[in-house]
Parts: sequence; structure tokens; C-alpha cells
Amino acid sequence: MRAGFVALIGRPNAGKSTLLNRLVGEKVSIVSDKPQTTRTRILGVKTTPEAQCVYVDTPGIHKPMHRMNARMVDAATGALRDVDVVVWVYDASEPVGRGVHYILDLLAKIDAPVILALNKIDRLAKQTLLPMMSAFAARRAFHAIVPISALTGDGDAALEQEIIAALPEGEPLYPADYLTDQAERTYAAEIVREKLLHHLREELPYTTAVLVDRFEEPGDDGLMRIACVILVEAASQKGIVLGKGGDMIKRVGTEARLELERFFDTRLFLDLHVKVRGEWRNDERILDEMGLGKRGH
Ligand SMILES: Nc1nc2c(ncn2[C@@H]2O[C@H](COP(=O)(O)OP(=O)(O)OP(=O)(O)O)[C@@H](O)[C@H]2O)c(=O)[nH]1
Ligand SMILES: [Mg+2]
Repeated sequence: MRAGFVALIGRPNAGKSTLLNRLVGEKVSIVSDKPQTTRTRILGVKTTPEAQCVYVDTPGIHKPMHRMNARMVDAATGALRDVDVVVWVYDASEPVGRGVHYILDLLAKIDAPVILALNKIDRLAKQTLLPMMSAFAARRAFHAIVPISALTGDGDAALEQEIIAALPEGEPLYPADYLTDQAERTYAAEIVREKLLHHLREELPYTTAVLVDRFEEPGDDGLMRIACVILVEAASQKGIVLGKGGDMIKRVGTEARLELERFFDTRLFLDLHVKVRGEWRNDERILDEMGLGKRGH
């Protein structure tokens, strides 16, 4: 038996959360086409007869402009400590940017085996892959370089085999049916945020957060009750999130409710409120409440 922690790291939007969900086989982490979707470390555990992989999804590594972002990047770089395997998820469909050097420098400091997952190959001309693989191989010694598409599942079995081969021998750390460390109420807030991100553009994805006010298991009427507060930074943003005649927040609420009803397998009453909190991204107390972890942790 092999077992251990596997960190998924990389730039924002590279496909880390999509890959986590695929490797685990369940939706654990929310996904969006906007960068900086994941804000905290999220565990997803996959147990097979031969191995237990404890995957750690992380926020994308970027230049932080707010305290929230500094905490996000800390969560990502902190995940590199004390893990058994690192998977660097790289968007192979994007032109090579400065972020590559930064991540290579980070990886130079760690001892754990590093696997490079060249993601989004469904968007790539096949002949570009080999030169890209040799260019990366020239930069550092990778345990393996595996082309994948987290979206279609192409190459994911090969990646999983490489991950398991790189894990140390050991007994499972979690029960075989353990899936994630994410609390149900946090998951509910994340699903609401995912639906918001889907509809918002420009700066709105970055200036919104979702906090759970109330989370009640189904009572005698069989109805689960969840109340969330959507934080924005300005009154004008509140108007956008509400939409004309409230149609935007209604749509977000319906989409989130339907998904959460499936997930919790119950009928659900979902109450969403929008509140303006200027500069919440620099408010340590709110960041604590969001479970974003303190600097250096
Ligand atoms: N075409 C294609 N799109 C992908 C693939 N993997 C992920 N995506 C898309 O890329 C976008 C970002 O995916 P995420 O999984 O949220 O990326 P992430 O690395 O977790 O991003 P952050 O949480 O912001 O750091 C989404 O629109 C995904 O559907 C892939 O293999 N092919
Ligand atoms: Mg993510």
C-alpha cells in the first residue's frame, strides 16, 4: 500500500481544481473560467486497493495585491511543505509567461518528487507537445511529465499511475470512504460563489465573497435552510449582483439551490443577501471568518 499527500499547484486558471475533481471522481472544489477561483487549500481523498492519494488543491500562484491574495498565495506555497508529491499543473495552451520562472524557483527549494502535468492538451496541436516536454525537461529533473486534459480525462489515468508510483509506502491516513475536509456549510458557500463567478465579469469575480449566516439541517418539514451573505466592495457592485429587478441574484440562487439539493439529497431553502463592505479583501477579521488562514500558516 502507498499513501501520502499530493499538492496540486500552478498558476491561476491552469485547471488544478478541474483535475482534483477528476482524480477524486467527485466535485470537491469549485471551477470557473475566471482566474483566482480557489481561495483556500482543499483536500480531496481518493482511496483504491493499492493506494490512498490525499490531494491538496491550492489557490493559483500570482502576484498578490490585497491581503486576501497574500493569504491565498501563502496557502499555495505552504502546501509545498510536508507533502510527498507535487503536481505542477501547467496550462499548455497558454504562451509561456513569467510565472514559469517563479514556479521553477519555488520548486527548486523542495525535495519531494515533482510531476509536471501539461494540461488542456485538447486545445493543442499534437506536434507542439514533444518540443514543450523537452523544453521543460531541460529546466529541471521532473519525476515525470504527463500531458493531460483535466476536462476530457485524457491522460489522467497515466498521471494517477505516476503519482502513485511516486508516493511512499505506508498505511492510509484517512478512512477509505473519506472524501474531503471541507465542511458542508463551506461547500454550500462555495457552490453559491461558483454560480456567481459564472455570471459575473470584470472586477466582480475578485470583489465578491460568500459567507454562511445560517445552516440548518432539514427539520420536520424536510426542508434544509441555508442563508448566505454575498459581500461586495461598492454599492454599484451590489446593483450588478442583484441585477435588473433582482433577476441576477434570483438566477444565481436557483442554480445554487438545484445543485445543493442534489448534493444534500434534500429540498432546500436558500436565502441570499448582498452586503457592501468596502475593502473587505484587506480586512483580516473577514478573511479569518472566511477561513482563509493567517499569513505564514
Ligand atoms: N479546454 C480545457 N479547459 C480546461 C481544462 N482543464 C480546465 N479547464 C478550464 O479552465 C478553467 C479553469 O479551471 P479551474 O480548474 O478552475 O482552474 P484552477 O487552476 O483551479 O484555477 P484557480 O482556482 O483560479 O487557481 C475552467 O474554465 C476549466 O473548465 C482542460 O483540460 N481543457
Ligand atoms: Mg481552483
